[in-house]
Amino acid sequence: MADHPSASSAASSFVTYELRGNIAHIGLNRPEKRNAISDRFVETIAETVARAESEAKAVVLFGHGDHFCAGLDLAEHVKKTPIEGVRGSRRWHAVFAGIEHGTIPWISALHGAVVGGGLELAASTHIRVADKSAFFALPEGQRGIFVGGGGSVRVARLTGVARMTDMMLTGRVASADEAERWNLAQYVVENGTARDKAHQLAEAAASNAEISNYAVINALPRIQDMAKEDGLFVESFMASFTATSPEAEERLRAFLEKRAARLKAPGSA
Ligand code: 1HE
Repeated sequence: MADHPSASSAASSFVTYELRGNIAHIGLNRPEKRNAISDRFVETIAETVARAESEAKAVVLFGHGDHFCAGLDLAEHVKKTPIEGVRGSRRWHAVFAGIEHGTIPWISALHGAVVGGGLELAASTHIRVADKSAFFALPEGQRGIFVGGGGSVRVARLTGVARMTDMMLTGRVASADEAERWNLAQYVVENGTARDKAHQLAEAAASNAEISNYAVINALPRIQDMAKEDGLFVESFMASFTATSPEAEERLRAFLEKRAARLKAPGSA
């Protein structure tokens, strides 16, 4: 299986990397294999996560070609030992955790196939924007395997376990609009515009206090795993920790001194 050559300023093959202001645009770049993720591809994603963490304030993740990502590279998995399979899955977990629980927000721009491991990757980003061409599926059952990139945790938490069970047992393919209703996508936009929308959202997120973004992407999901009283307790500490930073003081003063933009109701000028 031929590797796709390195493109633009990518750290290595499979992924393009471009810094637009303080937003990193990371493109899955193996379109001839529908961006199927091989072992080496996962390592390239890991390198790119580290690079974005060191120089960007937010990331837009997208796929080159007609699809976001066709999931696991099935060709590599025809023959693997059980321990190789476990190692591979645990590596996906570690790399995707670096996205989900890093220090900067990731917005995925989805089109075409968002399936199997591609959906697991999208589920590790913080906001998902789908264009109308996007379709979502978990065909692992049809391939005789199970999710291994964190889907049983992340996808099930987004959709609820009943929908994920349906997707896995029946091979049901969800449209972009269904995906939005199922909480797999937060925005549905016209074909070809997901990346622009994701960039806008990334700029909005990047303009927040970094410590607030850190709390949102690290504390919020952990609090969901806690008992109610524990969650409320941790929330108070996060609230106090963020609010007592010098940046919060400056931002609060900016609002009170009418130097900060006011919120606008949707649809108002
Ligand atoms: C692949 C892969 C892949 C395409 N691994 N090579 N994922 C799946 O079960 C989805 C499998 N893929 C598809 O259903 C279709 O390819 C698509 C709907 C995504 C796109 O269809 P299409 O008609 O545009 O492309 P194609 O002709 O099917 O594929 C083009 C090439 O990409 C072809 O290779 P070629 O050498 O014959 O040109 C395909 O073999 C190759 N290709 N998808 C390897 N996935 C951590 S656990 C996660 C578990 C999973 O992700 S399971 C779900 C796997």
